[in-house]
Amino acid sequence: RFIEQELRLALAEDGLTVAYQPIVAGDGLRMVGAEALVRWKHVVRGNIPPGVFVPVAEQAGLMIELGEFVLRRALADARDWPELFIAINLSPIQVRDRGLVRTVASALADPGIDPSRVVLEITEGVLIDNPEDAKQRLKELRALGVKIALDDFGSGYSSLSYLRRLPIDKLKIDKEFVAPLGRSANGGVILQAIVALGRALGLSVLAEGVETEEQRLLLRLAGCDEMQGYLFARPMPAAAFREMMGRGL
Ligand code: G
Ligand code: G
Ligand code: MN
Ligand code: NA
Repeated sequence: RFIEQELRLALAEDGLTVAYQPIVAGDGLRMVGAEALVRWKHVVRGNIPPGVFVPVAEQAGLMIELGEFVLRRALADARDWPELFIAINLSPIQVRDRGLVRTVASALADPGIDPSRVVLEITEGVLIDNPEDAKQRLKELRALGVKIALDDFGSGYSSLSYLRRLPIDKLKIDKEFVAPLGRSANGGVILQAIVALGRALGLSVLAEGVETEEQRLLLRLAGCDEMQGYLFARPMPAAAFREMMGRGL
């Protein structure tokens, strides 16, 4: 397919970049980390969203290569903001790959990044094929000293039993549960229940998709550890992120 050919080319010829979105503390007042998000600006078609080309990479056997590009780029860039953690998304295909642990170790070693600053974001999709294999891989990653976050929690088919079965450190609550906050009297009940659940399991809890000041206040009251969303900042190129670091939120 056309898009597959073009993606191959983009991977080979430096056509992809990585953007960074700030992650802020539970009070919503200071930056504590950044999430790396891959970007593709096609010369003719303009920006192609990752929601479109990541699945293409997965189907075309390009995901390991794409994932390694993001890992190396993000960990190299993160050298410029040593006081923040860096969160990187992993496709289930990467988690299935036996070479992943070695790739991560090498991507950490090259720029000399402290593994405790690194959060690898996985989704429930890692459990579809071979849950035992996935669990093993996550344990090996944690043994490197990195943390594991379960992304998009509550969307799709997440089952609560995943929370006990997976070796994870952090929950990212899907924006679906943040959006209704403040819109109705009981708009926050599921969110509050997820925060309590995460707490009880000893997990750190992040709320995604924070867009309004009211949501920030309610999330702070709910006891979220971290927040992320357009209210604070949109994903931005590394240069803009460095500038923002100097300026503050
Ligand atoms: O950046 P944006 O909000 O448009 O991302 C859309 C989707 O693409 C999200 O689900 C996000 O997790 C995914 N995505 C963005 N960057 C990466 C990446 O580097 N690797 C993987 N596997 N998914 C990514
Ligand atoms: O990896 P994950 O599926 O969490 O990807 C995060 C996606 O959410 C990115 O594509 C990012 O651009 C998007 N995003 C980040 N903040 C907001 C927000 O406040 N509102 C909405 N609608 N999307 C957001
Ligand atoms: Mn993510
Ligand atoms: Na998400």
